[in-house]
Amino acid sequence: MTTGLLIVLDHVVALLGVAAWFAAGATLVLRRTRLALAGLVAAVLVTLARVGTVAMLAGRGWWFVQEKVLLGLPMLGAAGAVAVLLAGRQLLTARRGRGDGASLGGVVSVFTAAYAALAGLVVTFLAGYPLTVSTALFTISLVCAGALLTVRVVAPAVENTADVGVTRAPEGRPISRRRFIGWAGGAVAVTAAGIGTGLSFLPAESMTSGGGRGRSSRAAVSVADLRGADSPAPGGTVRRQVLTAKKATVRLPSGREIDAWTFNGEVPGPAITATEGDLIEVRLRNDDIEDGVTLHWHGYDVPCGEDGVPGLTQMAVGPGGEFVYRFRAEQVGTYWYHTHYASHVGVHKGLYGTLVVKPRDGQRADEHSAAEQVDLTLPVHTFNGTVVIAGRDGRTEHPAPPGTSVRLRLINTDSDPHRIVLAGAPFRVAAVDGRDLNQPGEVRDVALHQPAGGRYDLVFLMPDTPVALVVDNARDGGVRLRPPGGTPTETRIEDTSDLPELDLLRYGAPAAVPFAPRRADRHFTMVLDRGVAMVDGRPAFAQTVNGRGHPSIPDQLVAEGDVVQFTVVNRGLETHPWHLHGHSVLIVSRDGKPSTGSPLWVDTFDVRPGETWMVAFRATNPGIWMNHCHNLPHADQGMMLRLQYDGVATPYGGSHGGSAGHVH
Ligand SMILES: [Cu+2]
Repeated sequence: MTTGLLIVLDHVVALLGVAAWFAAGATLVLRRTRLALAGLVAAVLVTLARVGTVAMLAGRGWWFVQEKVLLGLPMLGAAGAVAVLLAGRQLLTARRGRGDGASLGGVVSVFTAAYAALAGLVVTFLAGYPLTVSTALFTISLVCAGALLTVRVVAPAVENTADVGVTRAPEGRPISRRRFIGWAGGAVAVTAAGIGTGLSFLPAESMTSGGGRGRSSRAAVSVADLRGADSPAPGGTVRRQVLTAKKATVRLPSGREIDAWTFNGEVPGPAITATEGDLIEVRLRNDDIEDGVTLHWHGYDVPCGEDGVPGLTQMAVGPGGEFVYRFRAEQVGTYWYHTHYASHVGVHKGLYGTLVVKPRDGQRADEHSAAEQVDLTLPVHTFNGTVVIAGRDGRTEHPAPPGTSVRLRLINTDSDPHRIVLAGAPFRVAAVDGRDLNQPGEVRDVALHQPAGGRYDLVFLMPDTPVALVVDNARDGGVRLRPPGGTPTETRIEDTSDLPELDLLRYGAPAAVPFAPRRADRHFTMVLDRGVAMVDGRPAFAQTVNGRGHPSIPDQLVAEGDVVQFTVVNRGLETHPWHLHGHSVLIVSRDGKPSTGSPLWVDTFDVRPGETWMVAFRATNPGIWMNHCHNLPHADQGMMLRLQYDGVATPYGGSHGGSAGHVH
């Protein structure tokens, strides 16, 4: 069973447990002795099953169970044991015809077990990992308070009837004992809540060094000074482009109109192309996007000052403003650019475009993309449910004579993953996220899972029959390549939803990598989940990293030259495409199983529910870099932090301006 399914199963069993304990309590109050006994037995059995699911989950990683093992189960175990002792005994006696099984102690202890079960589940959903002492104390306090309240509410009902006699104490005693329990319980509840509140106000650490050296007193370099080269490499040229952000109504080929935010009135924005060694110079202007815009070069390891993060590497460009980006095209491959200001809105509305860099020297060019006779750049974007590929909705057709070599550069510019199928020809995945794979083998009848922000270059030889690119099994849409003279009706696409998914961790051949990824100088763990946390100064049901939301997640400190490992764990039920700016990372393992195919260098990797990924990189690009989920609404809801090089500072405020009104 996958860990994701196990997480769901554990939630279901936990919920059943809550229901069973409450049912046992309710039937007990109603004096339905047989039902109450059945409810109690069910509650105990489900609780034991829960111990089983938690134990199985623990086998997948401590992150998945910490709060259950340290708080939820002990609390439930203690309350449940008392409930069995008090209520269970009485119910058995009642079955033998003496009394109705309902005593104050029995009822209260069963309800307390129900509260404990519920509280454990609530802690899992609202707080998660890591469990703090403050959360634990709050929870215990609430369960105590619930028990006391139950005494008040239930006592009259239980004691007004004549035949509660089996456990009834002599006249006078229940009152004073109850009063004592009330005082003691109240004291525990109030003390725990008080300490919990106090602890929650302790200042949180603002930086974590991942086991490496702490911050040095080295004089700070400003990110404003970490800018790109201002001339091309020998033999290169300058590629100039002006991108003006503005609102526009864009008419798609189908006739459908979308109210978009555009660069130069186009969606996607103008395609930027260059040859290795060229200087890319892009002048960003803003006509009428009130919140402001920037340009982020997704997957392109530009110097930090060109990275386009408002409030961190520059200020956002407001209406009438401008910013010039300059950097050398040193990486070959398929990339894209997009605004990084309130990007969950801006990118979605259309502020994105493609960046493709082709190799320069002849020999490499021969074996690389320059050799392809058909070379299509295909950004996939969804506008209000309409899939738009390279600016066209519906189905697009391209002629391709048989024998032509074809390269399709697929770019996922959405916030959700896409499922890509190439039907009609065997193909190779030549590159992932712009980086060539080593000896990628030919595959067919497989589906590719493409993370948000990710790129796949598919190459193949055109057969003498049509080839179809199918996105998310939408067989009427997508892209068709057709030998000249072929008719559109020739392309019959089968249902692709059953095709197995190509596992890129086992694709291609191993090769040497420039550092030992398992011998790291620093190691950071990021546990992704949902929970209640502060986001931009406001409490929210956030997308969290280690239980916190932006900007309260501690910065990760690295020093230039360090080998850095990330362990990224997804405890939640949503997929998180993890994206580090300024570096590509090498996939080391997924769920503990090492990557055995071609070295896989990516800038975005999908951590699906229950998955644990380990990646590594060498810190060779000084700066302060965003490290975030590329499901952009998730990032906006808190799931972003910063990776900071020792000795680098920012003059722009320091906190990524994501929410409207943050930076102008
Ligand atoms: Cu996410």
